[in-house]
Amino acid sequence: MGWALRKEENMGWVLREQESTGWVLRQQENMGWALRKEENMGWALRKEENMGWVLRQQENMGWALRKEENMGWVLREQESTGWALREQENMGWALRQQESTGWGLRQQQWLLDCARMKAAGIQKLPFLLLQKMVISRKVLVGSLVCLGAVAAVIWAAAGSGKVHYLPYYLPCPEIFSTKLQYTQEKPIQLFPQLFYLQPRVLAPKRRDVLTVTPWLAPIVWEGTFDPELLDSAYRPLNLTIGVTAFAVGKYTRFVRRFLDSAEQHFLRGYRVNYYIFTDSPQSIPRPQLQPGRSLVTVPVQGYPSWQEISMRRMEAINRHVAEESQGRVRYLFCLDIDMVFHNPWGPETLGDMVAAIHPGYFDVPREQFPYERRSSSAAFIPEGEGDFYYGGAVFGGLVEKVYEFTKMCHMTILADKANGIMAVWQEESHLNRHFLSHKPSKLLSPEYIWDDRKPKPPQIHLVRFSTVNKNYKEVRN
Ligand code: UD2
Repeated sequence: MGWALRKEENMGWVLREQESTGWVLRQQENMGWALRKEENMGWALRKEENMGWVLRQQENMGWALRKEENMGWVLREQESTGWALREQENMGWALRQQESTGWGLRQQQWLLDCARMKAAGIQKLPFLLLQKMVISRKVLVGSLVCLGAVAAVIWAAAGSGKVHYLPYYLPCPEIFSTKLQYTQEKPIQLFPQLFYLQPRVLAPKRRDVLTVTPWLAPIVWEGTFDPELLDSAYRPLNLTIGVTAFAVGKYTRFVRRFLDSAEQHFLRGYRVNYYIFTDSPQSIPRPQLQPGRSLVTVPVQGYPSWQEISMRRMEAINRHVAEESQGRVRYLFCLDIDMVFHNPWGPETLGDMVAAIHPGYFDVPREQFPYERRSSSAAFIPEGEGDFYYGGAVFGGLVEKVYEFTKMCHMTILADKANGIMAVWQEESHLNRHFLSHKPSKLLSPEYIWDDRKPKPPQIHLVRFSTVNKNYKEVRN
């Protein structure tokens, strides 16, 4: 059978000899050989009391098979001799040639005796002499050459039976020659267990809506993702997500509801930095935030018209990313302030560049999209073109992508300004023009940008974020 990496009851994965083999890394006292990673220790092949053998890398020492005080045997690289599995003084393990079975690693019986003598308090000098006679340096150097071949043969010989193989094999010289680039390894779990429903290729969860664009960007709808699975992927990344929202003039009144609801639903359990852009920092409320979340007010000037305030957001966000938020947050969402979170908004929304499908136009032909139709505008989209109509109230992505995006939109807005044009839906028109030629990598369904004034169609299973009903004339005045 040879060597096999297999799972033992109550022991996890172990490397052990199968019956009828010859050279052995033997099973110790009903424990077997075990390959495992030690916290703060790197890899080592060593014997642990009550634990069997483990493979580890010694700091500043390379690989060697040797006995460490209170540590058992380790495999290390010898400075002068290159790689070797060799016998160390006063040790028991050696790589040597057996008459009948070729090269191998075994424990010398006389060393077992030595250990016993030692335990009995008897001098071990005779055994040291015996050790020097038994194994020559030449043999040890030769053993290095044979190690790879022996490992391959043993591996090939390890065949049938109830043996579960990992996708790599040990002992294998290549892995011993791999130098780790860092020293502070964390313990790894080879196969972390996660329990979730099997994805069914022929039984998609949503048949009533489009869940992927023609350019293969996912469209996020309730039922298309597993929140727990996503959390298990994103939480370990320890991300900080930024949120920008503008509260200029009378829009400061929307800040409290926005923040309170965000604390309840927006990326709960993640680190979040809220950046509230305002012309009146003193009127921004400071609600109690969850640990790891912060609120920063960013002073901006007010503009006489609401259209200018809305459009200038691209410029202000772009500048803020360059000066402040870049480096502090990984992802950035840019949201309208006159909106409220009603249901969880989680890591399913994270993506390189994320756009949201406007709730007013998800079920109409593109001819009816309120794109800018004047060819003199930089936001112009001709009839017969367009994918979706995206809302200006929600966009986001990796902070560097948001930087590029806001820069482009600000430039096209300025180009229009220079020509005395304002696009029909201000920055939203420029956003739509941009996303036509720079396709977003992820789309949020209208669940993420709903308008409560609209009747809820059956496709909208839940509303996550929606507009506050407001008196436009009053708040914009
Ligand atoms: C739509 C878009 C909005 C924007 C706007 C452009 C949706 C759901 N909303 O909303 O994103 O593209 O059209 O015309 O797609 N603001 C102030 N003070 C003001 C005016 C605006 O702070 O005096 C900020 C505030 O954050 C507000 C945002 O600008 O949420 C957009 O303004 P709006 O909500 O009045 O625009 P609206 O509802 O027409």
